[in-house]
Amino acid sequence: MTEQNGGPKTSRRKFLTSALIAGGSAAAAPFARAASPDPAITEIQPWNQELGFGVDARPYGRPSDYEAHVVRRNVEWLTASTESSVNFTPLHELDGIITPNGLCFERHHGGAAEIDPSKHRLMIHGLVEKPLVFTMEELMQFPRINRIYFLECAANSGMEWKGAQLNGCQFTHGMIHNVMYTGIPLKYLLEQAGVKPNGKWLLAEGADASGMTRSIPMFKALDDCMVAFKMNGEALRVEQGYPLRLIVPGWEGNMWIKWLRRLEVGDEPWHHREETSKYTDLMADGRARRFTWVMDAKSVITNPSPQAPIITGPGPVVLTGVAWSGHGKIKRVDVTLDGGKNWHKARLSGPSLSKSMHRFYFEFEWDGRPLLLQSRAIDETGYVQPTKDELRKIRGVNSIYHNNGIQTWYVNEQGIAENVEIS
Ligand SMILES: Nc1nc2c(c(=O)[nH]1)N[C@H]1C(S)=C(S)[C@@H](COP(=O)(O)O)O[C@H]1N2
Ligand SMILES: [Mo]
Repeated sequence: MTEQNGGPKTSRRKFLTSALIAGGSAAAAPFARAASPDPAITEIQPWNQELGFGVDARPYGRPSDYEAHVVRRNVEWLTASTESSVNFTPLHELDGIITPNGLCFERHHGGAAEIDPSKHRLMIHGLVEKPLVFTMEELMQFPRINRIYFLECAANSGMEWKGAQLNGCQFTHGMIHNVMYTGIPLKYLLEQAGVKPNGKWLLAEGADASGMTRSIPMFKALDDCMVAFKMNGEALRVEQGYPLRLIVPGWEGNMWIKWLRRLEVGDEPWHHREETSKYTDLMADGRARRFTWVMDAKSVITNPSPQAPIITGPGPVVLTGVAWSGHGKIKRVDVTLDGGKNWHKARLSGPSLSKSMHRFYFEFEWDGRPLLLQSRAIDETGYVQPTKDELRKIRGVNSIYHNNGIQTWYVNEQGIAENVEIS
């Protein structure tokens, strides 16, 4: 019933909005069911008769075995090796705004490095008064802050440029996670090293096999960047850059260097392969967009969606999803059930924080007729999430990166959802 591997679909259907009959009304009836004989009530269950496991059984806890399907997944045909690859956050299984550590998508260029923190150092050098090297213990002596931010890979939804491809929000939108970081404002460290007046750029380098580097303009480094060592309260996961990673709020994930070991101050950007070829957007006319750092406002409905069909039939449905913007807070999210003929204001619930995921809900009474579901995010700058066709008019279809177009799910009479595009 649900597709778990995100395999390529050769012909995703295109839908004409005019051909669709509206399938729902916006007022959800309170849920109620008449009592009837139910073995879950009338029979004594095993867990009610036997002792449970003791407090020493799971020193580091894990989810219930019944949640074993809630995992990151990769798409095998997407990349040649799993060391230089990506897996995807199961967005359709999550709620609220925080991504649990074990479910944060991973993107590595040379595998996940397992670093002994006692042998890890952070060096700051280049155009500074005083080059510095820190041990992890020394970093713990700096004042620290807590911030919740999303990280989205610039390639998120990249497979969708040419048309609806992958069947599930895990695969179309799962190159994102939203985490509370504990760390040191980068400006504290740079102030201690003393950036020279001509120090306008920062090169950040990772200690993994890919030795990944990215140039970051100094204004951003001194604004809200952090050097983080904790995520959601515990040490960074190995996959997320243990013991140290750079946090670049609102900007593309590629710049968030993991296993951070070196920061070099310079007077111009370094022309690294990653920046000059891979992480630029090729436009319709063959020209490239460079320095497209900020992730524009975007949203997706996570339920219902292809991996999360409506299984309860006609009746109350809780539609939910997430929205985010690299420019600040999300001001409003609209949803439509009929492919854009009627838009409804969704209900935001949970903390509304700048450059963090926002959770939205829209409860409706489903009459069992087909639906064309879409969400549209509006951020605090007034920017409105564009349709995919609006994006293609400007950017063509040769891009991989920065696709923040509106996603459409078609839901049929059985409640099965499919990735489609409408025109
Ligand atoms: N050192 C290092 N940092 C890295 C990478 C890498 O391969 N090596 N991948 C980058 C890319 S492209 C992204 S999208 C994010 C992914 O972060 P995550 O693995 O926590 O999801 O890390 C970035 N930082
Ligand atoms: Mo990325």
